[in-house]
Amino acid sequence: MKRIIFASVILFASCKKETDNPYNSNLTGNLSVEFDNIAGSSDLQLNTATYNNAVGESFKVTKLKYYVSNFSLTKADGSTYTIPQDSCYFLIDESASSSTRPVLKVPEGEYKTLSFVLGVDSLRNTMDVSKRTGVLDPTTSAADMYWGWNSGYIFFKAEGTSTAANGSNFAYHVGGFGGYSTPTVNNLRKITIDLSARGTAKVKAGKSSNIHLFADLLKAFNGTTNMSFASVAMIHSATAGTPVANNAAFMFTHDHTEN
Ligand SMILES: [Cu+2]
Repeated sequence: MKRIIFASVILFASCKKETDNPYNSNLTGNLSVEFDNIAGSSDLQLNTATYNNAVGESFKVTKLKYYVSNFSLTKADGSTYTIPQDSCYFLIDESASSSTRPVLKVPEGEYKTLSFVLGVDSLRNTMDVSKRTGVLDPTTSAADMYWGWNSGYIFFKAEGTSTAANGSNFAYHVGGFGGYSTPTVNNLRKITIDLSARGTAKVKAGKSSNIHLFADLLKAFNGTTNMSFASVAMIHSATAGTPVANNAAFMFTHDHTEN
């Protein structure tokens, strides 16, 4: 008899919990998105470590920088929250650990999908320079990530050395938002990541959640097109960068979420 009473109390308690919504969407919490740059199965190390691409060329990486922007988050019920665009441009720089974990202000809720753009959208590329501040300022933070008015921002930049490269250096600069007065190819890529298998983000006011992503540089070199430093050591135009943009769209995976 005691057992039956105990069981029904548990049943009642669990039913009640399910109907309670623990989130108040009028409140805002911190959600960081961590871009953990890796190379295959190892953490990316600038300057020191040697890696191999899919065509068997060894290389070292001296620089990895890329823009991520226009983040949005979707709940299980399909409703989406888009981060206000003005505050949603980030420059991930492997040499500056403070840059690799942007913090978003998000209404409380459980989010199962994360989307963002790899690059800087065409609208922002063509805005007056007064609207392109912080990491987008072409005279400071973006000085080495900007081609000029028509070609706009370099979205993704990887540089390093390889004995396979003629001249022993490689530089892959990928940009091209579609062009303003003269059309260019569009190398913007939208990334959508399902968090449900490895941990949804449970955002609560006063708490900090972190979506830990891996960004695998090898996948930017290897993929639909396996890049070869012997054939292409330098990329400095939108057209030449398309194969790398196509590969890089698949470099991001979700490892886990800390709630
Ligand atoms: Cu983590």
